[in-house]
Amino acid sequence: MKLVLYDYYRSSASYRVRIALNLKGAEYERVPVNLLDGEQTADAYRARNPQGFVPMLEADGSRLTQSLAIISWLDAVMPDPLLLPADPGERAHVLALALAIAADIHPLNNLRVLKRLSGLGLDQDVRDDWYRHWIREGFDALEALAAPLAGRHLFGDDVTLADVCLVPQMYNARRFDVALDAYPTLVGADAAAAALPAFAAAHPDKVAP
Ligand SMILES: N[C@@H](CCC(=O)N[C@@H](CS)C(=O)NCC(=O)O)C(=O)O
Repeated sequence: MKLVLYDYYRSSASYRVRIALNLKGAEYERVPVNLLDGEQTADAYRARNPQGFVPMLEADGSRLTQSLAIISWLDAVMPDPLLLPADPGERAHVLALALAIAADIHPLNNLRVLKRLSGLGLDQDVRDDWYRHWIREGFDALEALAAPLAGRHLFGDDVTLADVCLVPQMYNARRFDVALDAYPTLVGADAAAAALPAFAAAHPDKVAP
């Protein structure tokens, strides 16, 4: 199967998909879309993905959008390793952890939101405060949600979708100097996952801008 990933090196939603592809040992071609140059808003790209977001995965010509939908598809077609557990209760917990990041933290700090804040006249300090606020609030809840069932990884001892979402969000947190002392479970799970080759190879510093 030919896989082509449209992504941006610092996009955390793209980083999730790179990790998942690597964990599954999938071969793929990367097509960088430069978000800072606005390439995601170009007609040619919007014709492929009307939302104007990365990531987008082309699989034998089909276009898949939304990082969690792409990873769910990868789980279905390349089930080794499964990133969403088969057990319904475990699966719901892992999805809840993943969505606490992907649905409740990340969208508030997306580039288009930061640009809108800038357009409303808010200066860099205020925008940085906004960015850190939503990470801190989200991480406070995520730490409490994850801690009781965490093991080596964010849920138990196997890598799941929760780790795939956590590592890019921790990267963002560090870029914006968010203090992480209050989140021992998140810090521990991030370190364990980041040390794995599939995660390391997906890191923004390891892929071309
Ligand atoms: N819910 C989407 C979010 C995708 C998303 O927000 N992508 C960002 C980069 S991380 C983007 O393309 N932003 C472009 C923009 O804000 O203009 C997903 O999980 O794939």
